[in-house]
Order: sequence, then C-alpha cells, then structure tokens
Amino acid sequence: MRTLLTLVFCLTFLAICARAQDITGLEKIGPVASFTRSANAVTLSCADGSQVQLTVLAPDLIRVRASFAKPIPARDHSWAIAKESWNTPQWTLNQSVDSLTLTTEEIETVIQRSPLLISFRDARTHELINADERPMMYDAKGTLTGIMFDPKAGMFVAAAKKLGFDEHFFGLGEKAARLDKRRGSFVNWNSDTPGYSEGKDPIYQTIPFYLGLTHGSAYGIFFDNSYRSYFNFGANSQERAWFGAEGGELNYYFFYGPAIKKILSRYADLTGHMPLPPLWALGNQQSRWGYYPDAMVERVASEYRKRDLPLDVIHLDIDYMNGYRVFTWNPQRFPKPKELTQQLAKQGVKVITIVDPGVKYQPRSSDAREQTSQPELGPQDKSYYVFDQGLARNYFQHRRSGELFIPKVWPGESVFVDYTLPEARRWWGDLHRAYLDNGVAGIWNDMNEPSDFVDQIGKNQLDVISYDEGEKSSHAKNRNVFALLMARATYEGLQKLRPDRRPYVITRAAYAGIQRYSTMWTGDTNSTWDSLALNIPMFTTLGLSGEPFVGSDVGGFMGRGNGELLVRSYQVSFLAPFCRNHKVIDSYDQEPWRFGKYYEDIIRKYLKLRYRLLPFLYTTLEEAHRTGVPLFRPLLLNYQEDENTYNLDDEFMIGKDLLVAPILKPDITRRLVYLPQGVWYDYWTNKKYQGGKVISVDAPLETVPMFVRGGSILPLGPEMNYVGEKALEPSFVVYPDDGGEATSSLYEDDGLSPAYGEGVYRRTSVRFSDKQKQIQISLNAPEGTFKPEARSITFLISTDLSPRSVVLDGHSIQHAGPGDKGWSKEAGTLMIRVADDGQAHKIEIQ
Ligand code: MIG
Repeated sequence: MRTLLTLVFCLTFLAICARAQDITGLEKIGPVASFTRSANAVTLSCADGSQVQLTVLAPDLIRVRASFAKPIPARDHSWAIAKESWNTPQWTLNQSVDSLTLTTEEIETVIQRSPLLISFRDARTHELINADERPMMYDAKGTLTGIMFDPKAGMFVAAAKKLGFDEHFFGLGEKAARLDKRRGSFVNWNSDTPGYSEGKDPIYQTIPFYLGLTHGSAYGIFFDNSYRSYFNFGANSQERAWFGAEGGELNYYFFYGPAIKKILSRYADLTGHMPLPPLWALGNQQSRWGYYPDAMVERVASEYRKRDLPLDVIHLDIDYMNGYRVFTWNPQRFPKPKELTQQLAKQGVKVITIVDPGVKYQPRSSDAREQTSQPELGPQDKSYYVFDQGLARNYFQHRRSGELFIPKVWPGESVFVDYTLPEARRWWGDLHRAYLDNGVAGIWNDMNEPSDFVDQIGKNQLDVISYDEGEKSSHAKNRNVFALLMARATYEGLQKLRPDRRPYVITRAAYAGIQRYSTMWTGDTNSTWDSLALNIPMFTTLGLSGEPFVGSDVGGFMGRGNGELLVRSYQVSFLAPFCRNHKVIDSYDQEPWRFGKYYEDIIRKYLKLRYRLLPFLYTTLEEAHRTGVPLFRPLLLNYQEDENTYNLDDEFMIGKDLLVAPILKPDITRRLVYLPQGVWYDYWTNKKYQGGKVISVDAPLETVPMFVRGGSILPLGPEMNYVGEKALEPSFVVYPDDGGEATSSLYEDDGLSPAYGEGVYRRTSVRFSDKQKQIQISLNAPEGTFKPEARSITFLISTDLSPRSVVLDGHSIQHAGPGDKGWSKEAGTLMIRVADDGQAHKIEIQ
C-alpha cells in the first residue's frame, strides 16, 4: 500500500513537473561583438548573429528587444501599446572592457558583454533591482516543439531572472490564484473555462505584466508578446524566475518604481489609460441568462423599484437575439426593443446587451428579400444581414487553405471577424447602431477568447490566419489579442455612433491594453465560498495589472447559492467597480430577494451604502483613469513597506481610505483583521484603533468589518436608487489622524459626456485640522470648469467639543436646524453646512 501511494505520488509529481517547461537546455544568445548607439537606443550585435536593442523611453522605463540569430526585424508593432513616441530623457552610455552601462536619472542598465547578461540597478544607490540569471534564450533546435501549437509560428524565446530570496510577485492580470504569485507558474492562452476554481490556468485573459517586490522596492516587467506565454516565479527553482513565449520576439519593458503606484502610472502611459465610463456604470447592475421575454425584464426592474432596491442597469444575455444572431432582436421575445428601453429609462434603468463574436453562418437563400433600414428587427430566416455584409466584404477569418473558418458557437455554425482588419473593425463598430437606435446603453462582449464549442483550447483554430497588417499571421500569434481588437471595434463604434456619450463596454477575454476600450468581469465563477474568496486576490491582482474596472458575478454564476453566501458576496462586491448579480440559465434564482426578507434587507443596506459612497468611489475611479492606480487595492499598494500586507488575500482597500475585511466562509461571525500602521476608525461604531497589528472584530451577517483611515475625509452623497435620481449635495465626514489632521478631495463631472477630458470637471479639496481644540476647515476654490446646481456642502465631525461659535471667513454663522445652513451639535457629531459657491472658504470653530 505504502509503495503504491509513493508511486502515485511520484507519478503525480512527475506529471506536474512535466507541465512546467524546462528552459535550461535552450540555446543562449551569443556575446556582444559590437554595438551602435542612436539618440534613444543601443543596439548590440552578437557573435551568433543575434541582435539586442535597449531603448530609453523614460528615466524609469527601458525597453529590451532581442532577435535571435538574425537582426531585429523592421516591423515593430503591438496592439497593446498606446504611446509609441517618448521624449527621450537624459542618458549616458559608458563602456568598459567587460560591459556597457546605460544610465538614466533612475536606472543603471549594465550589459555584461560575455556572456551577455543584463542587470538593472538603482541609479542613485547602485543597488541591484533585477538581473539576468543566464543569457536570453531561444529554442534553436526545436526541443520544445512538443508544446507548440503551430511550428510555423516561430520558436520558443525566454528570459531568466535571478529569483530574490525575499522577492514577491504580483500581477499577470486575471489569474485564479492568490495575490502573491511567488512559487507559482502560469500560462497565458485565452480560454473559456466555465466553473473554474483556484489553480485553474490559463483562464480568459492575457496580461503579461508583473511586479517584483523586495523589501518595499518594486520593478515591473511587461513582456509584450501575444503568443502563448509562460511565467514562472520560482515554481521549480530556488534561483530562477523566467518568462517565455512560443514564438515572436523577446520583447519586454522594464519599469522601475521603487513605488508600485509609479510603475502603474508608467504602465498606463505605455498601454493606455482607462477612459472614464459613465457614472451609472458604478450603479448596481442585474443580469440573468434567461431574462426573456421583455415582460420578464420589466418585471425584474419593477420588482427592484417595488422593493426599494437600487438598480441602474439590466443586462440582456443571448436570449434577446433572433436565433443567437448578433445585431438582431428576437421578434417574439423582444418585438419592440425601443419601447422596452424607454419604459425602463423612465425608472432610471439602462439596458446592456451581450454581443458574441460568433456570426451565424447563413448563406443567403435565393428568395431572400431586400433589407429594410432596420434589418435588426426584420426576419432573418432567409438572409442575415450581418453574415451577408461580412461575407461580401471578406471580413471573416479564413484557414490557411483559404476556406472560411467555421467554428460552432451559440448560433451553431458561425464565422468570426478578422478584427486585425481596420475596415472590419469599423464595420463591426457601425453595426452597433442596431442596439443604440433601440436605446441600448452599453455592450457586453462574451465568448471572445474566442471560444469554440468544437474545443475550448483553440485546437480547431490553429490554422486560422489573421490579416495582421499584411503579415497574414497565425492563430498562435493572434488568439490572445482577438478580444482586445473586438473590444476596440466595439468601443470605437460606440464612440463614433454617439460621440457625446462615453462608451461602456464589458469584456470577458483580453490582452494588455484592454483598459483603453473595456471594463471586465471574471467570467463563469461558482456559487461557492471558495469562488467568493477568490474575488479579492483576483480583483486586487487585476488592479495591479492595469485593469481598474473589475467585478465578478455577485453570488457566483454556476450552481445553487443561498442567502448567506449572497449577502457575503454583496459585502465584497458592493465596493467593486462592477457590481452585477448574474446567474446561469435554469439554475436557482439569485436576485437580492430570492432567499427571503432577512437577507434582502441586509443586501439593501449595502446597495444603499454603495450609492452613498458613490462620490468617494467616483473620485477614486477618476484617480485610476488619470494615474493608473486602481480603486480596488491590495493593502500593499498603500503600504508597500509593510511586509505584513504582501500575502493578505482576505482584505482590500478602496482608494487609500477604506479598508474592508469581508467574511469568506459560512457560519463565521467574527474574524481577525490586520490594520496597517496609523489610526483607524470602525466605520460602523466609530471606535478608534491603533494599527500595526491584528485585531479581532465581530462580523455578524449584517456587518462587514470596515475601517476608515485616520487622516481621511469621506465624501458622501445622498441615498438613492439610481444615478441621477438626486443631485449630489456632498457631505464630508472627517476622520482625523493622530495629529488631528485630515484631507480629502471630491471629483465630479457630468457623468456622461467626454467633456471631462477638456477640463469640464470639478475637484474640491478639503483640509481639516484640530490642534489644541482649535478646529479649522479649509475648502479650496474648486478646480475645473464643471458647475453643479446651487447647493450646500456639509461637514460632519465627531468631537466631544461643544463649540461656542463657528466662524466662516471671519463671520460667525448661525446655529442651524436640520437641513438648514449653519451649524449644530448632536449626539457627538458637529455638523456644519455652508453654501458651495465655487469660492475658497475657511471655517474656524471656537
Ligand atoms: O457559453 O451567454 O460567461 O456570463 O451568461 C456560455 C451565456 C456563454 C458565458 C458567460 C455568461 C453568460 C453565458 N455565456
């Protein structure tokens, strides 16, 4: 028995090891033979005919591009890159017998000539940040072809880095894994993985960007290669972390912080900043595979209103279409889509429709009639306008043999668009008229890995080629960017069709750069506690990978949930950017009321709180847009020096001010919470804690442990059931730090149009100080040209002080009744309300 067990163990172990690629036998790049220098780059020519180019993009950003056994190709193209021309910063190049050193203000890149090894040092301290463990490698002999999908695609390329003894790894986008990726091994190959759980890899998205963090100092590496790629953070080596891909160039960008926030900003500059979605995208959303006919959709909306539950958006899943034909409406289930969206709009509810990449393969029958001006509403049985047009213009994907590629998806036999064709993208974008004309507010892209029912991993697509700027390149190269380009076509289409509105797109699959076009959700999760617990490391990891607008099906997608799980799930998602309850077809229902009043009441409390916190959420979302720093954060993003935060998978922060520690297991009503250094206030009781330790707190089902950082001022808005129901009259709730100080700012704009990009916004900054019982509040003159309606601003301060008078700009103001301007003191809270007249003000409390 023992030997049998040992055998089973050994075999399992071998199987696991075999999965991880062994790169140690690969050919190493040759030593440097000569080099040339240009205004922004050094190009090394190696003894084996290889070339390496190091380009200085910014003081903290160096690009490394290697071509093996041949010169660097002239074509330099990536769908991920948003910014191609950089103002070259000051840099110098020094050479010695052994090495070349390329120095910017922040990074010292040392290139050892033989063997060719690159290391990055801090230019100020000369401390090592990251170093090659061996020269860059390529699969010259084709030893790794066994794992390759398409030998024509190219050869395996890899870079190995020294693994720090204390190094932690974060990022890689959407991974069903914990926050710290150290000792992990990951693959990127966009895959439809319904019901995935922790450890499933790859799943839907590819974001080949990671952060390394050692003792508070971070660097980032973006390996911009869309082939199936591998990342290994010391999974089977004590010395080595490595990354590689089954083709293409060894092409990576090296970012130096040491602050992670700075790296994320640079990454956003390079791959694009997330534009702001409409404000209502932060509202509560409801979805269900199976919401049909139209009366059912109206029923759900009116149920929400009847029950006084906030709701901004309802999603229509694939059931709205005519025989799953994209850009059509089902004449029986949704005969009058425009009336439906108008009806819902009266209740403040917007509609989002799902759009899959699969276009039904439907050759036109000979007796088909001419199309009407609204082909989306007409019959589709004799001819289907989308197929007809795409075929006539040759926009669909082909196999290498020249035959049309016909995968099987929801409509049955289908075709996919070649989104690498610019005209095809424009055409696809224009097709969205079929939705916008009928009042649809946003688009949900699903199945865009692209999923094919013939096989989930893309075997059936291996010989599909894409135009790719005339290169006619392989599926191996293009699969991982398919969703990025589909989302781009969608975003640009919405922008063109409705230029005065911000596009709102949601996608399942992605490649780096997706944040320019789309938000995301984490696909087909399970209605289980394990799946819920994965939400937090997945959201925080996505945030560290350049995707700030994230969420997961609230309550879980597959399987039957229950009231407790649904409540705990809302206690995570009520602060996630994308808060949408969604459920698979034919499974037990999951709307907030499905498990009874007790649970519904708790869910209502959290949804209402989300709407009160919208000004705070929107302010942090705008920060994500501007700086690339996400709103849903792991603690380490705010406390990078604090090693206690590096493995926290069960707490998160929103912005820098709110810390949440949800319950992620059944039957638990108390938990330990780690609070970083500083002062913290229990959001519910106002009890003050000193951080830098673990505390134990109560967490009955009604309560998610939530703490406010001392030193912050939370901007709150009115309670409401949808965005725009009430005008924003901001209240600032003050939480002073140990020194009695607190600061905050509030960002606002029209919430709908792109005018914020031209300065039509308003940023209000507030400062509070309480020194020796001398309380002062200063309100800066707001920044930006956006003008809200006449309104007041309220300050709420928890204090034991009983003021004699409150002085505004030198004049004492009146004692006020509820709702009036002036001041009052009740139950330990001092309330001060002043007119918001767009001027700077100073308030003193005596
Ligand atoms: O093959 O459109 O992840 O949210 O409800 C399943 C039906 C296709 C997968 C999505 C899910 C959606 C479902 N879709």
